[in-house]
Amino acid sequence: MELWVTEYQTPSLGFSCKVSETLRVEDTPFQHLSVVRTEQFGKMLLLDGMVQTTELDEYIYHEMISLIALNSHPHPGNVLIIGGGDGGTLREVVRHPLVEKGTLVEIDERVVQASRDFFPMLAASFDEAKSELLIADGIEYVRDNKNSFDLVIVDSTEPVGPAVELFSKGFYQDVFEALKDDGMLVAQSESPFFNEEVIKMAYGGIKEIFPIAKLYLASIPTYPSGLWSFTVGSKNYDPEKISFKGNMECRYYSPEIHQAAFKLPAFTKKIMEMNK
Ligand code: AG3
Repeated sequence: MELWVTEYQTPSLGFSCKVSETLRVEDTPFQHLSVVRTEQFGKMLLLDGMVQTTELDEYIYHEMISLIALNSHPHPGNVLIIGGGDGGTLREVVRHPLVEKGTLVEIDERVVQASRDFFPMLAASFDEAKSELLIADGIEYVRDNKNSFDLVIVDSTEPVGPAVELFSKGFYQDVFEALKDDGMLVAQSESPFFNEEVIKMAYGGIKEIFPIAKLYLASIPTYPSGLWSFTVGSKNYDPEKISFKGNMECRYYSPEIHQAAFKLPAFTKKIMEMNK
């Protein structure tokens, strides 16, 4: 029997992968979680039926959500990650030479467990000396820690279920206050092709609170439309300007990509202008 997994990227578009093995299916207290082995992308983690990461293309998202800010902030010593329970973003954060500590706050312990069980290349980061893993509500954690972080990364799911509030202006204001005077925020902000409303919410909200707000893009084959956006809010440093001159081995990120990622297609610029 052939088995396929499908994410319905829109009500009328499905992204399907042939499955060779079903590794985990469970309802956690927060969401539906599954891990399957696909022929095309290797192991795949899905939450509420939406692809979160795959063995084959995870590096694109994880490098790009982390390294743009890490390399444009001159001293990103203390980094907080909200969500990102698979550990991939934490891996990129703690391998950065300027980072002293990476704290990851994930609400759903079962995501961390699934990653430990099936994605050791991501979950190994939990055991690094610079890492701290907390199973807690990131929204409350941000509220309770003022003026503490150089960089906050929001590695959330889509704005449904537990992640809805992570796209709200109130949350961005709390992040602003959790950051030091020259801190930065990066949030994944979905596909400019399919999720215009999310970009308006994320970019629009961040722009109202941070003096500098910029959107950048990366090509991620397993996410809706393959074109994905991230929004940076910065109190002081321009995220387009590279300040880190050291060398890190990467598979997608490079200084050229750092610059190119901020060059936006006209239709994406238009979405942002609708916020003015
Ligand atoms: N978090 C963002 C995933 C969003 C994907 N959306 C979708 N498939 N519709 C990824 C977590 C990786 N650490």
